[in-house]
Formats: sequence, structure tokens, C-alpha cells
Amino acid sequence: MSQRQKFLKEFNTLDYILQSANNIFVIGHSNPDADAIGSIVALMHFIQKHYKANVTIGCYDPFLESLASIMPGIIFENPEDLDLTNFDVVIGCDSVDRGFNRVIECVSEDCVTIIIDHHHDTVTRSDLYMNDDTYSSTCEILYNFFTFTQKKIDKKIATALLAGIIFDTGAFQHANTSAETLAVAADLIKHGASITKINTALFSDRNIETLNLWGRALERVHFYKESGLAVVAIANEDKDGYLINSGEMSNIASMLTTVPNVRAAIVVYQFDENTIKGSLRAEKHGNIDVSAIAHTLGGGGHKLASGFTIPGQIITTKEGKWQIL
Ligand SMILES: [Mn+2]
Repeated sequence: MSQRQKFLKEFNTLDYILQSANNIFVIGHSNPDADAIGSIVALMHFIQKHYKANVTIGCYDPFLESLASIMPGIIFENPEDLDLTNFDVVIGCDSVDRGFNRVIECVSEDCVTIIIDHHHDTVTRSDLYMNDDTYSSTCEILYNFFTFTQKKIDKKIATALLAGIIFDTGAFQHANTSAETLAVAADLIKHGASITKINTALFSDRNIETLNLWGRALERVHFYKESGLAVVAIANEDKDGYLINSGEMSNIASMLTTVPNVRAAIVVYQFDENTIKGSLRAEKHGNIDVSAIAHTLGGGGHKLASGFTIPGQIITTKEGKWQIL
């Protein structure tokens, strides 16, 4: 593992920029996850608490309502609805190639651009650049900035940061969970963040019907040791008349990637009578690009999360195997 960057010089500059800024826009990536949302919400609260600048947060997609119980009253502005030339500072948090890259093309010439990220393959660049993939999450980098300034963290800030950390570490199960990550989480709990409330919010879309379906599906997951792939198919008869929701299926795939040695998971399911969908998720450090697999089936997405839709039927054989007709 490479040496972790401390960003002390950058943090000093960032603190100075925030002190002199008037109008700041903080943006998370499209189709935002809890790290993108947690980081921009935490940064908004921190700026409002300690600096005089105006702060707007947003994303090209809406706020996840499932997180409203832990981050109440949050409203995202869509950059398309804003005059981006009004901002003197724009900050992109987490996976900045998915949204922030578009924002920086529309800002005024003297606007200061800032990136805080933990994705090694990022191509978007900025005036002030803090990106290091040895951090579990963007929220963990932000925590270090907040403590560097010696300005106070309150319960709202701690909750938003811990939500991002819990989400990006798969609840502290992925290999990106370092001793530092756990120390940060412990401190955020001391500041009032609740692991229980965060976990409930992150997994609030689960219900008994979903869990029953998961049970039937999980019984038959096949793990291919050589490739590190976990694969499962859900045929019509497994659904027991239950109307499948695609989000639930991608949750199964995500959960499978938290199992040790699983590098990627593929969940194939009968969506309706003649449509099969697939949900693919890769473990962050597993070095598998699942979008390449999805592409071969006409689908798409990202390296870590993608999907496809094909016509056909999943047939379960007597031996408990399955095939697509
Ligand atoms: Mn992240």
C-alpha cells in the first residue's frame, strides 16, 4: 500500500479559500451514494458553522430520500438549474468524473475549483486537488480536513461523515477499512453519530418479502474460486408472485461483494415474463471491471456497478442449475 497523503498544505489552502469565499457550490457525483451525499452535506454544515460564505449543495440527480432520517431537511440543487458563473468557489466531492467535470466547464474564469476524492483513475483536475485512494471514503479525507482546522464538528457533521464511511467500507468489512478509518469512526461516534440509525437508513428499503426472496436466492449462490465471481439466478418460480424491484437485486449483488474473496457478483433475475435483467457489482479492490461484462450483453454502467437487460427466460433444471432460453 502506498504512503497515505496527509494534504497538510492543501488543507491550509482550503481553509484560506473557504475564509475568503463568498458563494460556494459543493457537488456530489451523479446517482449519488452515501459517501457523495455524506461528504457534501458534512461540508455544507461545516462551512455554515465556521465560515461566512453562502453555500449551495447539489447533484445532477436528487437527494436519496432514504437518507432523510439521518440527514433531515436536505435539498439538492440541480446544476442545470443554477447560474454556475455566480460561484467563486466550486468543490467536487467523490468520483468527480461523474458530474463535477461538467460543472467546471460552466464556471467563470476566476472561480476556484477544488476536488476531494478517493478514486485513483480520476481524470478531472482542479486548482486545488486532494485525491488519494488509500482513504476509505471522501468523508474520511474531509474528517481529516475538519480536524486539521481545529474547528468544531457537531452531531450533524459527524452523522453525515460516518454515513459515508460506513457505506464505502461496506460497514467496515471491505479491505479499505484501515486502523485510521476505525479511529475516525470512533471519534465521530463520540461526536454524536449513531451507527444504528445510519445502518437503518442505509438499509431501509429492506422488507420481509425482500428478505424471503434473498433467502431463496442466497441458497443457490455459486462461487467460482478461480475468478472470484459469485453468481446467482432468480427464476420466475423463485419470486413466488413477488414483484421484483431492481434496487433490491443490486443490493444482493452489493452484499455478496462484502463476502471475503468475492471480487464481483452477478445477479441475474426474471424481471417480467420475457425480460431478464442482470445486476453486477464489483468489490472496490477486486480489480474487476463489471461494466466490461455488462457491455458484452448490451448493457452498461460503471466499473464497480453495472447492469444489463436481455429478452428471455431463466429456466431452472432438475439438477438445480439454470439456463437462459
Ligand atoms: Mn466514495
